[in-house]
Amino acid sequence: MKFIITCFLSLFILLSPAYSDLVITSFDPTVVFSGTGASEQADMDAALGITGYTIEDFEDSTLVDGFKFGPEGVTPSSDTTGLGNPNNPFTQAVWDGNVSFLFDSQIGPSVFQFNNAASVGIGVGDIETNIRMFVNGNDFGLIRDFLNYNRTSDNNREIYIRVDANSGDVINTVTFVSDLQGGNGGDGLFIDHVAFLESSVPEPSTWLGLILASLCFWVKRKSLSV
Ligand SMILES: [Ca+2]
Ligand SMILES: [Ca+2]
Ligand SMILES: [Ca+2]
Ligand SMILES: [Ca+2]
Repeated sequence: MKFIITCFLSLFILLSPAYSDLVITSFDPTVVFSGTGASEQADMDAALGITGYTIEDFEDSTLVDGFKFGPEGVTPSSDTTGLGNPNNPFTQAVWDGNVSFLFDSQIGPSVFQFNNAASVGIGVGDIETNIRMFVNGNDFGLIRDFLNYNRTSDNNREIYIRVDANSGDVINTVTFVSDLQGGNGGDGLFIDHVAFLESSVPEPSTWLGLILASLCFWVKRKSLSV
């Protein structure tokens, strides 16, 4: 019995998400963004470390496979019609193409959903209030306090945020929560150039878990057979 408990405890520890494996790197738009031309965009992607990533540019209402968006509590959607500000699309705070997507943080926490991504990036603009960012439910604090946040003018690009899952961890949700939520105001946020790279290999912890489970099973069987 003690052996089984030890096995289960080891499995639980191995499969628990490791908070410290999520690393945020953020960029000042005035440093990385120079325009929406092809070569300017290639240079920007290289500077952001997202070359080769799948990109959602929000130029239409359909989201690319592997990325969904929506208010918390509602099943995230792969189509932005009816989500965010009804006046979408907007030409402000553009990180690519001609338009960006505006959502109002007053509608509730907004969830960016990915499918076991190893790394994700989000171009953000026009944060006037305190917007807090969570990754896989872990609180990373106010976006305005992130390194390289730069509010040059109203309704403009302010920060590009990249989150990397290290040590085989994966990213499934990035959530923006307004401190004003439930209060009298909300804050419209522009997002654009959402980038992600899906994890191609099972997490090391998953492999370790499987190996440990097999080992526990094998030892248990062996001890029963004698
Ligand atoms: Ca765009
Ligand atoms: Ca699209
Ligand atoms: Ca504004
Ligand atoms: Ca705003």
